[in-house]
Amino acid sequence: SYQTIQFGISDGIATLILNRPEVMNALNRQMRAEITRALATLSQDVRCVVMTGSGRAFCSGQDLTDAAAATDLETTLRDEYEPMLHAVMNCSAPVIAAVNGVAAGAGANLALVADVVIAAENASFVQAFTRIGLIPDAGGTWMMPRLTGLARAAGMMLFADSIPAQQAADWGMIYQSCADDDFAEIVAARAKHLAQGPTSAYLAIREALRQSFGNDLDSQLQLEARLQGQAGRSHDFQEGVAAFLQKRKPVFTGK
Ligand code: T3D
Repeated sequence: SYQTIQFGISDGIATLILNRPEVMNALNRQMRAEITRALATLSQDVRCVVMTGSGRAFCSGQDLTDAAAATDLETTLRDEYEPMLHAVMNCSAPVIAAVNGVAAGAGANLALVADVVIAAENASFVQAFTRIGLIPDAGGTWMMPRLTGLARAAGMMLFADSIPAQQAADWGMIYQSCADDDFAEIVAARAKHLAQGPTSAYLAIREALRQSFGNDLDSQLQLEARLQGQAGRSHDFQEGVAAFLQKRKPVFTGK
């Protein structure tokens, strides 16, 4: 029931493939809607999402031939980009952006709102916006200075330099860069790890990290106490401790 993405679920892992390879998986209106629809209401058995691109790119950002590019950008961002970004940011399972090739413009920033970004060595990140007279959007001006610091964020935005995956990892923009030949295997292993993990703890980590940017230390200590209180009442915590004491691997259910 999707035209611009492929979406499938297997072994608790949902795989969302941006699928317009002839335009480097550029985001048009329909693709934004389909990403939003696929991620906004996941079934409970999904415990990890992998978002990746088909062909040689991850995503080239806004489709520059799409009508939206010519109309009011403010409205497009509010009505179409924001829901898509929220669907990723607030997804009911942790999201891995598996960046297989170039991630440009909003395509780069779509990856950066995932919980974890893993990129193949041949991938690159480019805040392409100033090349066409725009400013970075899709959360880029919020995420980038937090990930890399102001100097690098400003440089990448002003010059629209293409940053190779390894440099992005060295700069703290993404978690991991890996050899192209190992990429699929590493992504699959990471996804399996998360899909078999304590899902509600992962979601609480997401919340704590996100709120940390607006909190002072005391507020953050209070938030940690509240979230840890929840985690401490979870089945997975009981199982984790029991497995430790019995010297076996825990079997987490995500609850
Ligand atoms: O609402 C709003 O509009 C505001 C929102 C803005 C958000 C944004 O994302 S603005 C930024 C938009 N994106 C860009 O400016 C990037 C444009 N693309 C590129 O700079 C390059 O294509 C890449 C760096 C991504 C890849 O370069 P390369 O040399 O590997 O490939 P290519 O030959 O340039 O692209 C291959 C094809 O994909 C080509 O079509 P063709 O010639 O084979 O028929 C190219 O036109 C097409 N393509 C690539 N990116 C886009 C695109 N078509 C439409 N929209 C694109 N963004």
